[in-house]
Parts: sequence; C-alpha cells; structure tokens
Amino acid sequence: MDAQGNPVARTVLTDARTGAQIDAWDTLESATGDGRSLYGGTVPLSTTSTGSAYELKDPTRGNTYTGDAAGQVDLCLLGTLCLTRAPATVFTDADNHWGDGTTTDRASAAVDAQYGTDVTWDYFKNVHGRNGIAGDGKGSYNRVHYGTRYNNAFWDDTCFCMTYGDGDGTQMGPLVSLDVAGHEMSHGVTSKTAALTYSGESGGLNEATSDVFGTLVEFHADNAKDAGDWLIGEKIVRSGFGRSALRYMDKPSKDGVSVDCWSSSAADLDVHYNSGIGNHFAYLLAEGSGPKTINGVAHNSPTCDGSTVTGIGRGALGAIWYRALTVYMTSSTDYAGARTATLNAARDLYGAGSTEYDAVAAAWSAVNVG
Ligand code: ASN
Ligand code: ZN
Ligand code: CA
Repeated sequence: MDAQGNPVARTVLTDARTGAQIDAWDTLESATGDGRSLYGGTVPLSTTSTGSAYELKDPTRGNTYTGDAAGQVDLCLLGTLCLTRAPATVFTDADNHWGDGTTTDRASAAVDAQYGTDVTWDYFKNVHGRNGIAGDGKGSYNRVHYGTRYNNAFWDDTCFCMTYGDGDGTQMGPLVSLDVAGHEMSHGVTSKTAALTYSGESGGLNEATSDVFGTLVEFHADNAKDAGDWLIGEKIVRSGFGRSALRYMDKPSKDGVSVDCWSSSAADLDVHYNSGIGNHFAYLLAEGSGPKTINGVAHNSPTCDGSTVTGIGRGALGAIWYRALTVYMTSSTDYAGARTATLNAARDLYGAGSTEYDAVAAAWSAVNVG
C-alpha cells in the first residue's frame, strides 16, 4: 500500500550471489488509454498496466475501477439488507483502446461509467479540494450491466460503489450518463458529510444534492457530446419514456410528479419528487428566473411568489451548496434548515449582505422557503 492506500506491487531485482538490490519498480503502472463511450464520444482514460494487458482501473484517482456485473443481481432481505454483492470483474483490454461506442461491445458502457467517475473525482478535487468521495483519496468502483433490462442506477454505502443497469431499451438505455454518474457518486459524498436521512424533507435535500452536483459535474466535463444542462438523464431516456429527461431542475413539475414550491405536505412525497424544491432553488440561484437557453437547451424557471431572481452563476451555487453540505447540514436538516445552512455558507464565502448572500435568500423565498 502507498500513502493513499493504493495497492502497489513492487518487483525487486536482487543479485543472486550477494543478495544486494540491483533495481526495483512497481509492476502496476499508470497508462494512458482512451475509450469510445456511448454518450460522450472518445474520452481519455487513465488505466493500469499489468505488463501483459490493461485494467480499467485508475491509479491517478484512487484506483477507481469499473467491473462487469454480468447481469447478476444482489441478494437482499427487506429491500436493503444485502447479503451478497455480485462480484464485478474488472474490465481488461489488450491495447488500451476501450469500447466501440455502441452496446455491441460490453466495454462501451464501462467507458462511460469510468469516465463519469473520473470527471466527478476531478470536479470535487479541483473545484472543492475534496480528495475522493470520502475525502481520503480512496477510489470507489462501478458495476455495469447489472441485472436484466434494469432501469436504474444506485449508490451503495456498504460496498462504496455504484451500480448501473442497461435499461430496458424502450424507456431507457444504459444508465451511465455523466449526470447520473455524478448524481450517484454524490450520494457517497452526502453520506460521508451531512448524512441527510433519506426520507421526508432531508431525503429531498439528499436527492437535490445529487442532482445539483450531477449537473455541475456535467458542466465541468465541458464535453460537446454531452454538454451541460439542467436536465437529469436526458441522454438515457428513450422514446418509450414519454418525456425528454428524468427530471427538470428549472421547473421540476414538468415531469408530472415533482413539486416546484415548498408546502407543508412536501415531506410526505417521495424523495425524488420533493427534491424539486431544492433543485428549483439551485437553478434559480445559479441561472435566475425566466427563460434562458443554455448549450442549446431551452430552460424557463418560474418563481412561486411572482418575484424575479437574478442568478449568481454555477460556480457560486456549487461553492455555497458544498459548504452548506459539509459544514452546516446534519442528518435531520429540512428545507428551512437548508435556507439557514446556505445563508451561513454564503456569509462565510462572500460576506453578509453580499450579492450572493442576498441571492440565496431571494432564491429560497422564490420556492416558498422562508
Ligand atoms: N437512482 C436512484 C437514486 O440514486 C436510486 C434510488 O432510488 N436510490 O436516487
Ligand atoms: Zn439519488
Ligand atoms: Ca443533464
């Protein structure tokens, strides 16, 4: 193990007569490859050379790797108590050029998942100074091709890993897009920080946190093949799904199930629906109210109180939300508490009475919080 907890296989060459060390080197070496992804074009990949082949494992990002779940499913009791985790066999490749950009090659979805993990790692490291999901430099892993026609992806604290289905092909394709990868990995960040309880309003904030960072990850990638927008899952939905994305952060109610505005019954909703309040706040804070075309995608955000909100940009949103999440929110934080937490964060970062501080207050008021 090195200082970061990464496995190191050291080969030592010794003089057979004297036993003296002649040379020593690490057999696991970082190599630069590339992959043809399903959604992001050809992307660079940092992989591990084993000498005879390459593994889809990134020594520069805590040995985060991607494995093939090969259609297996976990065995769980009561929905959550999982006795076994299907082993994921790390992908290997002979020439370090991975996938073919289509589902014909099982490695293509793995390229997207590994790329999504890379970009998310870089986003948290470069923008927030966070070294890995847990902040300890250690990587996680991805399992792709989980189950059969499985229309979901999820983060699991117990394995510290992400799991992706291939979708049923009618409603969804493989769930390995950048925003979904960023969403799932951010559940790991939340669990290691505020640990927002996954029900009621705190659950909505947990989900909103993942949508916010999943979106900021998508923007951070700056990949023209999957440019940033405030939709979640626009790359994975198919015509059978009946709409263009899983969720719409500018106006969450566009999905037919989420809410745009806080009310006293918000806590009763599924966490993927009352997250709309937090998503709507985040959009308004970054981009402002009214119509706005971003990377060719039309957005249009209303306010619940008829006010006009002027956005302060995605960078300020990310800084404020991250500080609120890691310093001020706790497991039981609700929307009123999130208003206080983000105002505290904005005060720390920009000062009380700053444009940013006032915008946080205005954006929460615009979604009926406070
Ligand atoms: N994809 C979902 C999510 O991450 C899975 C779940 O319901 N937990 O929120
Ligand atoms: Zn989620
Ligand atoms: Ca998106």
